Amino acid sequence: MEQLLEQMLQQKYGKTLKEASKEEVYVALLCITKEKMKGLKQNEGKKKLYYISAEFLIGKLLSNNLINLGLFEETREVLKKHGHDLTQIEEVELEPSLGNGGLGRLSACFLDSIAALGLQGDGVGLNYHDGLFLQRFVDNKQWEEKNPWITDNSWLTKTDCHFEVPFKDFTLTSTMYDIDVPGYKHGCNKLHLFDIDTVDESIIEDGINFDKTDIKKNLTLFLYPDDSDENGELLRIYQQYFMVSNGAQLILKETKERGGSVDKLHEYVSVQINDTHPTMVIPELIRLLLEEGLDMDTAISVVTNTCAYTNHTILAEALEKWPIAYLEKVVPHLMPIIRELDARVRAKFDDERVYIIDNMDRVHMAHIDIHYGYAVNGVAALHTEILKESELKHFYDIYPEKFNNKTNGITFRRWLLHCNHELATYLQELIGEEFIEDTTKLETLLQYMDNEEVLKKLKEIKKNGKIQLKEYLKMTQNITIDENSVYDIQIKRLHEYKRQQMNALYAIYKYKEIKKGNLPKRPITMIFGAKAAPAYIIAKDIIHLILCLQQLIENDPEVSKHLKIVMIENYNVTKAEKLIPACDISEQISLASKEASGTGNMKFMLNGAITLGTEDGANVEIHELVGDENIYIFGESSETVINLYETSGYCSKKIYESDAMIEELVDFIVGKELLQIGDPVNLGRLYKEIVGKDWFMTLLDLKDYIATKERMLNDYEDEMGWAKKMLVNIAKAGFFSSDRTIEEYNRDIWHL
Ligand code: 26Q
Repeated sequence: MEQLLEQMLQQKYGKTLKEASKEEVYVALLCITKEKMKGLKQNEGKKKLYYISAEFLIGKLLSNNLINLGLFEETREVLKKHGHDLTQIEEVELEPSLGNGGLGRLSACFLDSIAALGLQGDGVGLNYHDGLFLQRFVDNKQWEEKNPWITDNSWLTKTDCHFEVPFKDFTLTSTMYDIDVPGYKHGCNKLHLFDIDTVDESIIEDGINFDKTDIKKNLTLFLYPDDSDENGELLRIYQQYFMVSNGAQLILKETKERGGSVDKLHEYVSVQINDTHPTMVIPELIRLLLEEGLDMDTAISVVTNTCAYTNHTILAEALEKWPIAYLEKVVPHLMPIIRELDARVRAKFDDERVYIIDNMDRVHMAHIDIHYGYAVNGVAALHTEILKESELKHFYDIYPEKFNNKTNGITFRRWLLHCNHELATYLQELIGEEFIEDTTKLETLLQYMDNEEVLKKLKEIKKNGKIQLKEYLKMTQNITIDENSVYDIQIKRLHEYKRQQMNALYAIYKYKEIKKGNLPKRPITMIFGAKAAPAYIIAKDIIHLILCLQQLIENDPEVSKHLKIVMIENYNVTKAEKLIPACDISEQISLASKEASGTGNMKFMLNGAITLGTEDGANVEIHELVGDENIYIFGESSETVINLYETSGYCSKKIYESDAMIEELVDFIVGKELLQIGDPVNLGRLYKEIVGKDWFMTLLDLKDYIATKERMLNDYEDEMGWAKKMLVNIAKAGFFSSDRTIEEYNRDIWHL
């Protein structure tokens, strides 16, 4: 590596490694790594997987790729020798934020694992020129800015692969860009990102506004934030069809090139549909197979045996239903096929809840996936059970064999080896390297459960992680935190069901306690990181509340000695990598039944944080693995919650009025202290929402939450007791490797 770097820097800039700037070293490393990946053997086989997803939240790639190529340690050392620091070099790389959150990050972890397992599987998505908006805080409110990430030197490689994509009024020619996905130690796959050559960044006005109607200029300009205004919906359909039409054409082309025949497509290809966003691949493949000369029955049967669907949410509002009128405007050539698919369903089933087209002329995308795919999976055990028993019950009744669970996972290459080098190195010294390729081997750690030296070392590594975060926050936001405080962290998209507002109510509780003289044994640092969808008003009000609390406490010397709130600006993958190793308390407090899985919970656990959570999503499985001693569970069960929804049995106002403490905490949102700082419109609206509606039942669980967190903070003072919990969490995290998840997908669904 040393020689390669010197050569590359000489050739590009006429400089030595010692003389080169961070930027120059970064570019040299990028070029060397890209070159190395060109030489890797592509994974092969008769059958190929296409993982189609509107989002691939891949994060920065330099370290990730170096790790997978086996060059990470060596590169670190070489750079160090010449006065550079890999962590600093990484700062140069812009993060491709091509996803909103969990779903997008999951597809990135999956690509890494598919390659690591030597399976032949590529990602298919869109080359958004601007990733998820950049978040700034101005006057304690979120402000959005565009987030371009493509520079002259990037991981993208332009290919000469082009397809014609027909829309109602025009046809667009695509260009395919590839990003190499090297497998850990062997093999390589690709992420194909489709684009058009006519995208025009200059149509972006202030912030992230642009003319939504000029498709030739805006098609791949932006990744959609997870809600959108109405006139954006047509653009969303344009994007989705562009993605899947390219994907479908690529699939047929490559299948033929491999010598496969398209009338047996299912023997050569599996298509995984990541949530409903790529659902139009089903009618598009059928359309293309008809053009190839197949009859309708055969085309439908072949496609049904090729496509499989993953569901990531049970929030009804997130299930896509496109009005026929919209589809007619954008892709009228798909409508006859969609109508045929619906007609076949109607002929077979006498239950309008399973129809594709409803009586309001809307097309239910998930219904297409379930009828015309061969597998349907949820992303955690509880989630899949809820799909089978309530959300998708009518489908489970007719196709029980299609339903299966695939509990999510995370790639340990990024979420341990890369982000927590010190822990990874120590674990290798202690239990050997085997756990890197067989993560269940982490369980051998359990033999050290009562070994004081090991426990002390784990605490020390955590402390170092906390110091590194402190330095990073000083540098990036000019905020000082205390590494001797307990770090309590909630980082995830802002959504009412994730209940950041409940955590904020805890902050109010603690503030009041401190004012009363009930001081915590140790200072508490409450860290939040969250972006709110630009049109999601209440989510933005919650951000406003947190930022106002941050300011209130900061300016109150009596309280600030004991409590600090930090809202991380522009939370993204890169920041997650700094926050996760530093965390003591992992906040996973969604309303039970609402978080399909969560994956941050797994990342925290692997890095020795202890979960404070509800019995929701994958928390349930974490609980089972680590046992009652090593997790803090609170709140009502999913059964109770589902029952409350069914019977309309929840009334937040009743709780508010009958409990003086809760009333006091909620009233604080519109009390004089906060009104001096914040905007009465935002705070007032949030107050009203919580008292009058509280759709995600914050007040239901608030008291149990506060009590459990207090107990947890108390237990934190037992140093060795806490370190033991850390050890058990790390030891049991092996199950959550995305390698395990992908092995299960392959075993049960893809059969590659
Ligand atoms: C829908 C319509 C228009 C525009 C955007 C969208 C949209 C975009 C993103 C809808 C949903 C999403 C993202 C969903 C998501 O991230 N779900 C999460 O998936 C994770 C991986 O399975 C789970 O761990 C989380 O529990 C789940 O919330």
